[in-house]
Amino acid sequence: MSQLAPGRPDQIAADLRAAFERRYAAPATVVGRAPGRVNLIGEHTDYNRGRVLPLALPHATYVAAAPRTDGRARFASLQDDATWEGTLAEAGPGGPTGWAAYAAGVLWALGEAGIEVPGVDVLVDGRVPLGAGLSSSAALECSVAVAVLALAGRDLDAATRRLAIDACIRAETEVAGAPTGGMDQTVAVLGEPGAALLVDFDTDETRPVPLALDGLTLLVTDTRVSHELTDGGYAARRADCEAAAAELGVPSLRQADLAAVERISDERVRARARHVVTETDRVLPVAEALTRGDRDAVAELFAASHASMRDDFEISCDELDAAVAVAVEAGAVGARMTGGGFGGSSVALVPDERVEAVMRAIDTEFALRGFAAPAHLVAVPSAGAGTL
Ligand code: GAF
Repeated sequence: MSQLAPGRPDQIAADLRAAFERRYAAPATVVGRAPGRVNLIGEHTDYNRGRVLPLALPHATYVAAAPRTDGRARFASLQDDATWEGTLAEAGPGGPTGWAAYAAGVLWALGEAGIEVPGVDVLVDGRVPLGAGLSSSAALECSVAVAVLALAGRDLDAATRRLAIDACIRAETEVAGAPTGGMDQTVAVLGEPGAALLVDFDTDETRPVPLALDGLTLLVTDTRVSHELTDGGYAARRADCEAAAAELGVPSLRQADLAAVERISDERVRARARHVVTETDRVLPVAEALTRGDRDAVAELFAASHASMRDDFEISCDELDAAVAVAVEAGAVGARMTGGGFGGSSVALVPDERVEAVMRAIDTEFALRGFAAPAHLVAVPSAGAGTL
């Protein structure tokens, strides 16, 4: 049974500073850190101006950075041999590709927002599992953002955090080309220990929701079915949602009601819209149930959410369905797939004493069905981005 530990931030930062100095022959000035996330409810609702309820993981991406004076930037990673080097102007759309688009793209987006740096060297250590639907991309963007903002002399006050979120969203959508909705960057910057973050994308209001997790563990299972948000499935879902809103004559599906959705002419578009409307309606009840520790309500709402993603939004897969079903059979209170879908992770609310049994049952089922061995991690609600 493999369980992924987040590592100790101070140790990771010290090791990264040493690696930075070996690579660039000069000390790092700052280490930025930003977490991955797991979403508890509200999937594919962010770009429909709906609600979401993610939390920041203890698993994070770290970047060591130092300023340069020649207008150039260099990016390297401990996880990937690919590097990127160029001028700040070259870091924008059409410039960096691969992982560097998410990292260097933030420099360009910060520049567009008026944050100028005279150049920078960056070394990345990503501790959020890649392709697991746990938002390693936003963790990378936001860790670069907080490091660069520190180099620019900016305190991470509320206005600067908002600026960082917006810049990271621009890097992801305009430089990396992933048409995502903003949930991941928002929680990577605004996450709080002990709480999930309720975000309303209609009003842009955010509110921490303290979780009553006494005796309960949030267990995340990475199915090892790797997902990519740039590969077309995500964009196709988004296009269906826009088609639904257009047919209904509303600016977004947030303004749609279920009775009208059921009259949409195309069966697929109707099902997509049904998921979005019912999923947004589940967010506040889940927030309330997790605040009061109401296990029955969580069980029912998680089950309805998973079924909606499997049947109406069609973003689940055999491995996710198995992880969810087996978790519940083995004693989880409730379980659902989480994140963008097409692979990635499930999240289960599990009584502490059943955690080992749930992990073992999922591992056994995956082995029996010839699936890749899954990886588990415990989602302790943690702090958003900052510097070390
Ligand atoms: C991905 C996207 F990046 C988010 O914006 C969100 O749409 C999520 O999938 C699905 O809820 O993580």
